[in-house]
Amino acid sequence: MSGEAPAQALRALLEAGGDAWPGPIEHHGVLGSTNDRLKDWARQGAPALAAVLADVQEAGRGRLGRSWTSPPGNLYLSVLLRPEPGQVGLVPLLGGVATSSALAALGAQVLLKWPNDVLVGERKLAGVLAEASSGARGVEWVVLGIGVNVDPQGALPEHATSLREATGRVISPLAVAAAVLAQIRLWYHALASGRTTDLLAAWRERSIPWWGRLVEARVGDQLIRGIATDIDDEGALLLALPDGRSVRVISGEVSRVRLASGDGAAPRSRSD
Ligand code: BT5
Repeated sequence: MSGEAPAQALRALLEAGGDAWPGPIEHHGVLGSTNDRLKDWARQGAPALAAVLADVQEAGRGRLGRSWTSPPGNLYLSVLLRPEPGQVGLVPLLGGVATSSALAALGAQVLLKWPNDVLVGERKLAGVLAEASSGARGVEWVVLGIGVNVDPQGALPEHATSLREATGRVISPLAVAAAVLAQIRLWYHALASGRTTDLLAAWRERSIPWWGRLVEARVGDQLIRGIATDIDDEGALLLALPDGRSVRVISGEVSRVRLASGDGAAPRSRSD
């Protein structure tokens, strides 16, 4: 079932903040997945910055076939982006920067964990899932899906936290949506005008300071261990191997990244 009223309320919130939203917004009470709904809409020609929200997801998805627990009380949001070729790898980082900036402004002490986790301490407050569709001319669009635990009315996985737990405040999912959308628009515009270095700088500023530390990344059935040196300008994580080589780890392929047991400086991150 879909309804006009929450979409209109969201538009009004954005307008009141000086951030009128240029795309169509669709709201649903219950959906399988906001990403799936927006992908269907994109195939039927939805414009850039079309957005889909749901109160509940029955088949919320994470990366690599994992599920995203989606009880009522949280934010489930997807936005359609049409980035330039070569910028697609930056969309997960855009989602992370936009979401973490919005949540920080709402009072949460968040850090980004490459490629897509928004953490408070070691607990996951929000996740980002970017899904691209390619045609003859390369990537045609990317659906950027964002899930934020706001004030969940149901159980979450063990290492999750919520905005309510992190800030002690009850904030409506629509207010969180408005804050996140305003940031997405800002950073999408930055990307479209070629300001990728600003986006990368914002991501580095908000990221867990892993640089110089021993990190392990699981890519398929391969475990890569190396010193985290940086992210490159396409959003890949750069690891320096013991033999001096540098490897690029690509966000779409990696199932888990964490500090390696031999790092010695701090406990491992427990989230995926
Ligand atoms: C993500 O995947 O973190 C991306 C999550 C994206 C969800 C949004 S909601 C709107 C849109 N529509 C969708 O269907 N999806 C997007 P990943 O890095 O693979 O993390 C998934 C892992 O996070 C799971 O295996 C659990 O361990 C954990 N997890 C599941 N639900 C969670 C929740 N609500 N809060 C915190 N952690 C959760």
